[in-house]
Amino acid sequence: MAIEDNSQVRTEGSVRDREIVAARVIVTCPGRNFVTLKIETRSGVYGLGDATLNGRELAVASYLQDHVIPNLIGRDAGRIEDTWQFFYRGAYWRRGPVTMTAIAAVDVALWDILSKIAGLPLYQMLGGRSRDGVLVYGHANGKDVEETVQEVGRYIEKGYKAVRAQSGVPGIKKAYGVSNLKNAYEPAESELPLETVWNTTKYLNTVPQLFEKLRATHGPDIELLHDGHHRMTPIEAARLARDLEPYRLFWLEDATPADNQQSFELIRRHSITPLAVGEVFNSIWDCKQLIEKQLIDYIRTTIVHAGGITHVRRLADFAALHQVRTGFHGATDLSPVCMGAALHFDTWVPNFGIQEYMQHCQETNDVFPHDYTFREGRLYCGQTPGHGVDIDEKLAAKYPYSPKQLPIARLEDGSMWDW
Ligand code: EZ4
Ligand code: CO
Repeated sequence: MAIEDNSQVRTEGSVRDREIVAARVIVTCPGRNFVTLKIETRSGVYGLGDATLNGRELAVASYLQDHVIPNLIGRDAGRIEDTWQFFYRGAYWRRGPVTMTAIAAVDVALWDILSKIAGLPLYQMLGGRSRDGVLVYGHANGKDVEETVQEVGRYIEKGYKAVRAQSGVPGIKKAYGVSNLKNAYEPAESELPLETVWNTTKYLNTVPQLFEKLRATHGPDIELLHDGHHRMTPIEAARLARDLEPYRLFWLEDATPADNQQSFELIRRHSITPLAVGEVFNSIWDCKQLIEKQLIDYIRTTIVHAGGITHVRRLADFAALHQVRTGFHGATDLSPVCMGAALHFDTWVPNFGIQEYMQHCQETNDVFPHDYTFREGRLYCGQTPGHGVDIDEKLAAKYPYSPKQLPIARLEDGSMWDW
C-alpha cells in the first residue's frame, strides 16, 4: 500500500503526518440520539463524520467499532477514494443502510481532515462555490388545517422562502409530521415503536383543502412542499399529485414507496406536480431508473445515509445529466455534522435544488458547535477549514444513549402499512 505516494520524496513527510492513528465512536443523546465517528491523524489533525441511523443507532456504532476501525488504523487519511472502495467493494456484503452510513462517517471525517490540512473550507475541495447561500425549507405543522396555515405564516415571518406543510387529519389520531411541540417533530419518541392508525381516504380528502387555504392566505410566491411519507399506492399518489396541481407545489415527497422504481411512471403519467424521493436510499443503484427515466425532479438521498461525499457526489453528477436536482434530507435525526457537510456540498453542487432544515434543539447545538448560519431563508456554510462542525466530548458524555424507535403504521383493520 501507498508505494506510489511514498516514492514521491516531496510528499513523504505529509503522508506520515496523515497516518490514521486513532478512531472512535461517540454515542450521545443531547435531546436525541447521535452517533459520531472521530478519526485522528499522527499530526493531531482530526475529522468528524455523522453515523446516525434513526432507531438503529447501535448497529452502525458496532459496525464501525468492530469491523471498520481495525481497518482504519495505519491508513493514509488522504486516500479518500481508495478508503471508500476498500469499505464498499472490500466488505463483499455491499450496500444497505448500516454499511453505507458507516462508510459515510469515515468518508466525511476524511474530507474534514484533508480540508483542514489544506486550510480550506470543504466546498473549496469540491471545486468552489456555485452559489452564495443555500435555499432551505422549514417544517410547519398543526393539529388541523387552520393551525397549519398559521404556522406557515410564522415561518414566512421568520424569513423562510420555502415551507413544508403537514396537518392533522380529521379521524386520524397521529398523522405523520404533526408534533406536540410544533418546531421539534421527533417521531422516534418511545423505546418500542408507537402504533399509529392510518386511513388514506381521510388523508386524501384533507391535503388539497390544506394547500387551497395556504395559497389563498399566503399568496403565490412562497414555495410550498409536502411529504406523503410512503403512505399512498401509486394510483392514489397520482390522484393527490393531480389534485394539488392548482396550488403549484415545489414538490410532493415520498408519494409512494420506491422499492419498485417503476411505480413512479404511473404518477408521472398523470401529473405535473414535481416529485421528490430518496431519503431512505443508500446508493445510486436505488435511484438509477428514477433518474435516467426522469421519473423524479429532486433526489433526497443525503451524505450520511449514502456513503458520504464520495458517493453522493457521483449520484449528483449522474442526476445532473437528467436535469434532476438535489434536495437533501435534513431532519433533526441527521446530526449537525451531517448538516455542515451537506451545506458545503450544497454550496458547490451545480444541480442544487433545496436543502431540508429542521432546527436542532439547544442541547444538540451545544454538543456540536458549528459555523453555519441562517439568514433570510438561506443557510450559509462558514469559512473554517473542514466542514465547520466540532464536538464537545465532555458535554456529549453527559447525555447517555436513550433507546428509541420510529413509530409504525397499521390500517384500521390492523394490517401493517408503511409508516
Ligand atoms: O421521517 O428523518 O422529510 N423528512 C422526513 C423525516 C423522517 C425521519 C426518519 O428518521 O421524512 O421526518
Ligand atoms: Co421525508
